[in-house]
Amino acid sequence: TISPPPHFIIFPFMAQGHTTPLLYLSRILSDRGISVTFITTPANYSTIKTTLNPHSISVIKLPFTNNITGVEITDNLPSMSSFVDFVDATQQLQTPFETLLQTLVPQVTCIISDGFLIWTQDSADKFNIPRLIFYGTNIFSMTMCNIMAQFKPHAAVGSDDELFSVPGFDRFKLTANDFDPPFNEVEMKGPALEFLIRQQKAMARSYGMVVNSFYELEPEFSEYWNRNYGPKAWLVGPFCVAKPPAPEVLGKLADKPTWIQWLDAKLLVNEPVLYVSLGTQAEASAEQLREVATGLEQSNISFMWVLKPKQLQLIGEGFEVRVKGRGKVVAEWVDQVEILKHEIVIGFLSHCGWNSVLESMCAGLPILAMPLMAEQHLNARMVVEEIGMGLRLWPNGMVARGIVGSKEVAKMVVELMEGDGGKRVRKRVNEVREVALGAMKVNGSSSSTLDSLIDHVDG
Ligand code: BUP
Repeated sequence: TISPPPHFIIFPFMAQGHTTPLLYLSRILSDRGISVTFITTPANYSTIKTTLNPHSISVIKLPFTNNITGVEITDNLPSMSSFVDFVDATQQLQTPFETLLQTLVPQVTCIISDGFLIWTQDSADKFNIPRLIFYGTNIFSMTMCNIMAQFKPHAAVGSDDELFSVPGFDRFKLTANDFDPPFNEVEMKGPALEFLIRQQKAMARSYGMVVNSFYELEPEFSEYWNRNYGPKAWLVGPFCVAKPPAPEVLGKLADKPTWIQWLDAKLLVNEPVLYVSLGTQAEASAEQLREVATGLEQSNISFMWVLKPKQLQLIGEGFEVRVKGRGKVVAEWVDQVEILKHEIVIGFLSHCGWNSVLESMCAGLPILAMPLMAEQHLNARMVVEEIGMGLRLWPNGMVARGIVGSKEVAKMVVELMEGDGGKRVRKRVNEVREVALGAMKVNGSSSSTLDSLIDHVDG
């Protein structure tokens, strides 16, 4: 008899930056003939179903009421402050998830679930199914967090923005400000620590970790991780390479979204555009948003800024009028990858969410880094200091927290778009782009690692 193909269940965390890369990974697996079942919740169901339908990936929704707000979330967390409560609320999905594990045909070979869905490890253990964890970040930042917890190199410095050497990586210097709690604390404590311990316990029982990155990007760190920590990291990205072009972008001019039409018009008059987005989760202060706005206004560079309606309110409507023609403000959801790929877009002012960094890299766009929270500060260090595909917004290149003034924003925007620094990082990002795309091709590092991972879990 011919054995059925492996069957992977993919279960993302309900935040854009966590779900999007797993949608891409589903396609990559499905294209290899693997049966894929994607798990979601009612509010996200129809969008995900439409996205995955053409790939014959089955999408299943589990009932979910968000105990915090009383209603289910749509594509985002209600707010970062209720994060741990929200994570706990996902536990109500456990029973229906386990029923599903028992009934799905063909039998489930492997579970890929988000690191925040801690309880999925219990489900995996119960039915003896290997579980791969997905964290949505790179191995560099995960390694740095573990090193902080293990060696506490920041205990020896006088302040949170004083540099210290990273044990094991002497050439590399960080500050406590590059980390969020509990990693920036010398005496780790509180809910952030408890949450971390719960995750690490589940992690220790997992089969491995799928990482949206590629070996050539961080060889030292992935080897260090596999030697000293664990579970084993399988670097199988960048996943965004699997994103099909949006039909509306390929379509007739009239069908294109207004922001693509605007970019097309900029292309006609050859006015290079800076794309600005500070991501989906982080909340920059009103003061910081205004400084960015004033900086963009003063820079005289063409730009497109995608933000939340609430943020637009904070900046004030006069801004849109003042920059009219040169700058476009978009207060709705866009197809970011399509914008980054647009010929006239030549730079990205980014909060350095890891998906945005990879998408920028794959589009060959240099970044002006403006990290705000989570591991974004570490990502920014990677972008600027390790990879060399970006410039940093802060004056001395080191300060990770605090407000960046409009003058600095204007100066660095011009540097990225027109200066020598910009030329240098643009050249570098195009080299890295080739390696990134190569990793995903047949026999490329990520593609081979994925083959081997499938063999392992299917064995
Ligand atoms: Br905003 C926006 N359209 O309008 P990150 C974002 N995205 O496609 P995050 C859109 O969301 P964390 C929009 O391309 C990327 O894939 C974007 O993920 C897409 O940042 C994703 O960049 C955002 O990883 O935070 O979600 O703000 O650091 O937690 O990953």
